[in-house]
Amino acid sequence: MTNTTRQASLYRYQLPMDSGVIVRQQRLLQREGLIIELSDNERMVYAEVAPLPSFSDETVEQAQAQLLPLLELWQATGQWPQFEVLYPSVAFGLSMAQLELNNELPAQGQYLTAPLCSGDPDELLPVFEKMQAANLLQKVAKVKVGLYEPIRDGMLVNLFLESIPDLYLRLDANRSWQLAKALKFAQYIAPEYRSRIAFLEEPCQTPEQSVQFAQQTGINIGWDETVQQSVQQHSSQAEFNFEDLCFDGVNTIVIKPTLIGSIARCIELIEQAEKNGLQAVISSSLESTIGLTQLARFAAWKTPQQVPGLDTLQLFKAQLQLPWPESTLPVIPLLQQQKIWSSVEPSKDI
Ligand code: OSB
Ligand code: MG
Repeated sequence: MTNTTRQASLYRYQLPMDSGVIVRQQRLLQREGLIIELSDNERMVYAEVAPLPSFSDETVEQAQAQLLPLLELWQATGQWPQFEVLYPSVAFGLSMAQLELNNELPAQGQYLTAPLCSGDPDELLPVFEKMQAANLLQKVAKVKVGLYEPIRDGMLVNLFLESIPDLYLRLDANRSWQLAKALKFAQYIAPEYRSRIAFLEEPCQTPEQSVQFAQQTGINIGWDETVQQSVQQHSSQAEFNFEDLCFDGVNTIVIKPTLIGSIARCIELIEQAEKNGLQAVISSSLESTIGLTQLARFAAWKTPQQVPGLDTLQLFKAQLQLPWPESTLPVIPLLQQQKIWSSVEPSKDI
């Protein structure tokens, strides 16, 4: 330990997004985030801290302010903070860096992810081809619903399920419907197709309505926003009761580590889901390829039976440092991004 030399740096990145990317009604022209670079005698590792605007409560500035003293602490002493009291994005990034330094995150990743479809019927064929090529455990795609009229969503979902007889769909309404509207959507889904909706994430504005929806329609639902909320509300109080998420008709929890917190916290959730008969799906919060690759490795390690929800690189115009398998997007080196802090004295140009 006495001979260990530790170095730490922090980068702030900006990556251009596809012009059509909208996150909660807001156009996201570029993704901003932080990359931690740590090295000890053994290895150099990276990790990502990238709060997602309008999903994370913290901003990238707040994350940066919390992170810097913790990097200094680690550099000086090798000590890690208590992750539970940090912003979720900071807890995720630091715990991931620790995992990497300890060589505890297996290298192999699950890069076959559930293709994210915009909900355009013209995408049907390309998606089908993607699925065939991907050779997934389960042929599964994800479609956003709730942005248009329920009848339009319903017909589209029917069309997908009708045309591809072994396709399973994950749907995500992001809490946009009142119960009545959600039920209207379900009306258009032929009963024999309902079991091929793997799950519908957060159909209604409240969890209670969503549970009613599942029980009245026989369509399984999944929690995403509700998981994040439950974890956050309980992080400072008594432990959170996983059973509060368990109801008939709920078969999935979605775990977005950047919004949830430390890797240990995520693993705990995965284990509790398993114990309660729910599936856990690892999903992205629009991380760069550095964070996204770690999520793919985390998914292969801890949820090997599930197809992760990581098809978000298509929303970017560039990758960061680490190329994602088969992506043709340009790869921007981390060194071209702004280095905002380093524990190492920079060499002086005279
Ligand atoms: O609504 O689940 C969402 C990404 C960023 C913010 C919110 C969401 C998403 C995704 C990721 O949908 C992809 C996936 O979960 O398959
Ligand atoms: Mg979701």
